[in-house]
Amino acid sequence: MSTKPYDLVLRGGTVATSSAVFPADVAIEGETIAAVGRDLPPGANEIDARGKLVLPGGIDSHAHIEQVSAAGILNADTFESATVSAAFGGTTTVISFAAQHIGLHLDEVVEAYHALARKGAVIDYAFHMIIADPTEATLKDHIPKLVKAGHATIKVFMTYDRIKLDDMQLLDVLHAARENRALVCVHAENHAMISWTGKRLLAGGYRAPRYHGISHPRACEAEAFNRVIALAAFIDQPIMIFHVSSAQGAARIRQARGEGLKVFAETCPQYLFLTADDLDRPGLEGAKWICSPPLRQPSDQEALWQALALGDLQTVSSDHAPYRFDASGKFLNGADPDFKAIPNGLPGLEARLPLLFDAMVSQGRLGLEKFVALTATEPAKIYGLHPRKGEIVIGADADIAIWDPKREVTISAALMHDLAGYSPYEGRTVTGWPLTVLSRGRVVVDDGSLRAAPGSGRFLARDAGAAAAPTGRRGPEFDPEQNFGAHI
Ligand code: DUC
Ligand code: ZN
Ligand code: ZN
Repeated sequence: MSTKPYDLVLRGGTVATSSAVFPADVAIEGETIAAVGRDLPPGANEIDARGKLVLPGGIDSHAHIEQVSAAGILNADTFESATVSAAFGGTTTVISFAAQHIGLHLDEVVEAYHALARKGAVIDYAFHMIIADPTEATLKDHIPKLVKAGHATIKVFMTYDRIKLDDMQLLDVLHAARENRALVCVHAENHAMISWTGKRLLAGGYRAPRYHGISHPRACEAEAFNRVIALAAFIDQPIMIFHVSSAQGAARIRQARGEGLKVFAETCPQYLFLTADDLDRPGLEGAKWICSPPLRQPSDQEALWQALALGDLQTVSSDHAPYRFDASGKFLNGADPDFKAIPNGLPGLEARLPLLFDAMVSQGRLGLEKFVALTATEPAKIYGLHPRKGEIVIGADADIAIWDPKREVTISAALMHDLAGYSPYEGRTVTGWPLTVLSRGRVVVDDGSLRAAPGSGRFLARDAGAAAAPTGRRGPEFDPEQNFGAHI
């Protein structure tokens, strides 16, 4: 009796998941994983994975791609260039943004981003919906419809003039999210502290990129975290706090989680591997490292590593937002801008996993399982993609990165596939690199060559899942038994 061979077998590697590391072959049938085990029968095609690590493809749950930014501008990448760059770095799923600006209809906004991604993406993708204009139509018509269509996450900003929400608006969005079972992601910084400090710095003639960091005091992170945590606890709506940058911010998250609140949080490689000294360079060079929240101190890096170890922070995303070091990007507002006139953001989709692998696996900080957890499994769980993504298990999409744990690579802009034209990590040597990357069983990247066509990535409709489920503990003011019968 002859049985049909598997379509593809990854032979003889070491498989790593968020809970175990073990030698096994992985067999793929069509788009999914069909078997994981020792000495699997032959495949029609085979990839020799001996001496290599077979990991779930990374999930980057925070990347700005072809998106109109808070400042109203586009960054350097398209869906094609950004997702190609992601794939070369071992990432197989990206969650980017569909950004509403004031006056725009959210449903039309989402459709426009769908069209861009459909055309360019080479890996699978989903969108967080940025809400900048929480009108009745947005809250009552568009959010319910779009959450049902698989957009189970909303992003809001507490700063940036054009898109920030005030506390009333935040409450409206948190409430709409609770009613429709969506997770709310937050860029949490105190807007007034940033504006006030920035104005004083500029009035004093402090214009250089290094003052960008000073204009975003660490207290503005802690204050905004406190406030949004309080608002979310009042509504009983789970939240995800994006890009935690400071020890004080991490402490607020720990406290909230200790109180039993559903507060999730991420950090990004730039806050683990770069510091405020990177901004302090001659002339305008430091503009390359301007991002918000800003780069901080080595003591903050340590606090963030500790928060990752303790589980206070569950994911590490890139916050990819590439602006070229020219008049199309960082110098869009002229050749001699003050720090407030320089677009915020760094490229990072491609370097995210190699930087983390080097620190966590090659140098031994937290280890391989935790690397997989932070970069693939946890984001899959929190954002409604698990177990289809972020896991090596029978039935999951065959999104797999085969890593050479010994390969030494020096990061440089020339090596990267995004369109930023520079790398904030230029000259760093890392050990460990993804060689072959599969998306739904297709080889997308193979030893330095791209094998996938633009438009071959697919939209991932998501339910919010357990992360977005309320705790059931709302403020007593909501309870008709305790509020004289009112229905709020
Ligand atoms: N800050 C943001 O809020 N978004 C994109 C990048 C950045 O620096
Ligand atoms: Zn942000
Ligand atoms: Zn961002």
